Amino acid sequence: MIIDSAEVIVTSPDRNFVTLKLTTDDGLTGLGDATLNGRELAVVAYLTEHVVPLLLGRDAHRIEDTWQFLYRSAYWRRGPVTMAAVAAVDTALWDIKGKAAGMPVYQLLGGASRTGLLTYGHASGKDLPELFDSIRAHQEQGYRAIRVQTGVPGLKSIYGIASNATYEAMDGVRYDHEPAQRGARPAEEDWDTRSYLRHVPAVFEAVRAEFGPELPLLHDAHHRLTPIQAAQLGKSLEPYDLFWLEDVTPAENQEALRLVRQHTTTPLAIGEIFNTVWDYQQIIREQLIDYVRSAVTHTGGISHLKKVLDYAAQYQIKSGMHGPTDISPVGMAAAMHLGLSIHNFGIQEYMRHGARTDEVFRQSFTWTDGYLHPGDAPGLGVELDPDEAGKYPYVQAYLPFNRLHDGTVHDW
Ligand code: EZ4
Ligand code: CO
Repeated sequence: MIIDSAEVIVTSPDRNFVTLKLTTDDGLTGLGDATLNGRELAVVAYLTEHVVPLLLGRDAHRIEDTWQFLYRSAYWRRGPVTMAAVAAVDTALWDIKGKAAGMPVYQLLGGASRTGLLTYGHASGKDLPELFDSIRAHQEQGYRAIRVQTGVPGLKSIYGIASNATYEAMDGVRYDHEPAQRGARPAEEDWDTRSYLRHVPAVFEAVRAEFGPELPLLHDAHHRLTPIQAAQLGKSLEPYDLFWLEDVTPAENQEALRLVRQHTTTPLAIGEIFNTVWDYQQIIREQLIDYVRSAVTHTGGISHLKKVLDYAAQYQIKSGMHGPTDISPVGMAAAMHLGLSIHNFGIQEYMRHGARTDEVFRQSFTWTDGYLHPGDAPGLGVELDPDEAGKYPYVQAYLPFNRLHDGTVHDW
């Protein structure tokens, strides 16, 4: 089972996706997601120029050896571009191994630890009536856990607010539900931490009053707060019993979470922009978080994220894998196989892709009553239709950025 060809496929059905396709000499194919939102072509170049030539002729069975070879032989380790490329190779090799064995990948990872994966969706609204409509629309779709983001008075446009807040309105035009916008320049958004900190607890009070105490609610602070501001927010949200509060501080400084943790019992989730176990080392060992947010796509693939999650399990920390629409159906399938097999699964973010994306990537997963299952097709259970993919060439797109009222660039 020798790797015979490696192809990097860029397609932009509803948004840009980068996919690595490996083919073996006995005709088996494997897919890996290498999408890095807003920086897609950097991973394309890394794969095409530096990784593909090294893969040809390798034994496709040797997943761990290939991972270690790509990670260590580069000398320049870690970072989102490198680790997305390594992830794509790793995921594609698991797909091939599953097909060779005639088994879904989750069976190779130890078999199912549960019957399905609890998911959460993204409700949002610029004000409370719009938010309530969005929450109801998500519940009608089957979601049993819901992330809540709202507009803040005085701020024109902020992270996480869909311009079409209900599923009915979104069908077919899902692209604008995600923050990366097509165009030659990133969109500018505005930010004011004090207004945000004043407004958010009142929103959660209203949501609890309307929807009751049972519904699991999540919130994403998207790296914008200082440690003491994060502590304040965690404390002020305690009465509303959040499932988690996500990315409260910029992720680079792991120590910041110590201060936050000392002040609040609101569960913390972090890590969607982390890319190796080293980014988690201190916060897992010191039990500063409750959920690991990494995606398979951005954390070195199934092999490496499984190691992170096994480490986390020792500290009763669970998975909460990143699952926005910039994770391709291939990356989502990888998350599902991993999530189904590990013991310490927590919840899976799931936004649903648009119809065009689902035609490019043919998938065998199910989503029933708010629970995902990867299905039982051999491998990952996703195939890419080259004709459909070819209809949608790459379109430049950027994530937005923030400025404060005085013009200072702030974390987005
Ligand atoms: O901003 O995926 O929790 N989800 C998020 C996402 C991220 C985008 C960045 O590409 O924070 O919406
Ligand atoms: Co997030």
